[in-house]
Amino acid sequence: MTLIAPTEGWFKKKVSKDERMWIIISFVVCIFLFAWMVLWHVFGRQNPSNTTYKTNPIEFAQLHDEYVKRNMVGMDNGIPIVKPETGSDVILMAQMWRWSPVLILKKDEWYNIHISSKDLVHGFSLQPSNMNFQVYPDYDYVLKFKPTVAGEAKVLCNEFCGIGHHTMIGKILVIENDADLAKYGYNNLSAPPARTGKGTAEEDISGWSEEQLIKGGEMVYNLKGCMACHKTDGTSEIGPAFNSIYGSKVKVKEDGNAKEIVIDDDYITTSIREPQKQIVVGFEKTPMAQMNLTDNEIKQVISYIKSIK
Ligand code: HEC
Ligand SMILES: [Cu+2]
Repeated sequence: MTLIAPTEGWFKKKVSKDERMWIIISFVVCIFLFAWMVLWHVFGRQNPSNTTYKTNPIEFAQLHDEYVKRNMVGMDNGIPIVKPETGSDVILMAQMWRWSPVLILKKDEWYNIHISSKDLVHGFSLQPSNMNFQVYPDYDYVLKFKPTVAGEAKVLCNEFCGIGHHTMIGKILVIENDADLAKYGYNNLSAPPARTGKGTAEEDISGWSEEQLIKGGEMVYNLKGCMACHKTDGTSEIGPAFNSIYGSKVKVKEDGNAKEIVIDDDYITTSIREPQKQIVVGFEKTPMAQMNLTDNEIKQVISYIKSIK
């Protein structure tokens, strides 16, 4: 040990002028930096809002489905498109491996984007602006968001989440006015189908126009997962394709007996309510699951199936 104890009474000795100057300068710098930290938080707009709600994947998925049902204006590769009102609460859900819905936002307007995950941890990475947030299941994180640049932004997942991770690309479109939509191929967006209501079991949808029913049905088809087994381009997947089937005849097996049935409202309803009752010949291997649709949803799906040519 070479440390020598300072002489008695050193603490009370007068500090030299130079030394005192340096102490004061460093103190002022410290205070300046500290104040800047606070000011930057307030005026720098660098920090995200700290509003977070408790949720869980099931609850958030329901919130998402309801939100999309009420606000959807179209579809982009099987992902619903929503054009939220300015200043409104918006839902953005991450799941393996997609971001839903596609958002169309107005430039220079505020939105409260609620972000959460339906399964595991994902990362919200907005490109090209390079904003990054983690997306946890169980937390509904509110991102107060005002886009200041018009254009198409991609939402990438920057948290590895399995084999489809690299395909998990969402879209946020920022427009100055509706005329911009055509540039992005979104020229025939419809009015939200269910502005009149949510299309829930209790609701009266008897006043809906055929167009609203079709839009609603397309949404049920996408959101309830029908699209996983039924295509609309004529190709058979696990289940028969849906296009041009309404009104045509289909061979089914009922109680082991083959028979021909015309595809109409009743047949579609039975196919959904009791999938095992009439099995389409050629599709006996993987039976359709019980889907539990409400009467309203079935009505909309029927209109949708009727409409696909
Ligand atoms: C897991 C795969 C799967 C899912 C998901 C699924 N289906 Fe099916 N579906 C089938 C199979 C397989 C058949 C043919 C066998 C049968 O008739 O049960 C079928 C048959 C049908 C038929 C009769 C079609 C025809 O050409 O005769 C209708 C209508 C139908 N499904 C509606 C739906 C709707 C609506 C949904 C979504 C709410 C849905 N399905 C989800 C597998 C599926
Ligand atoms: Cu992910």
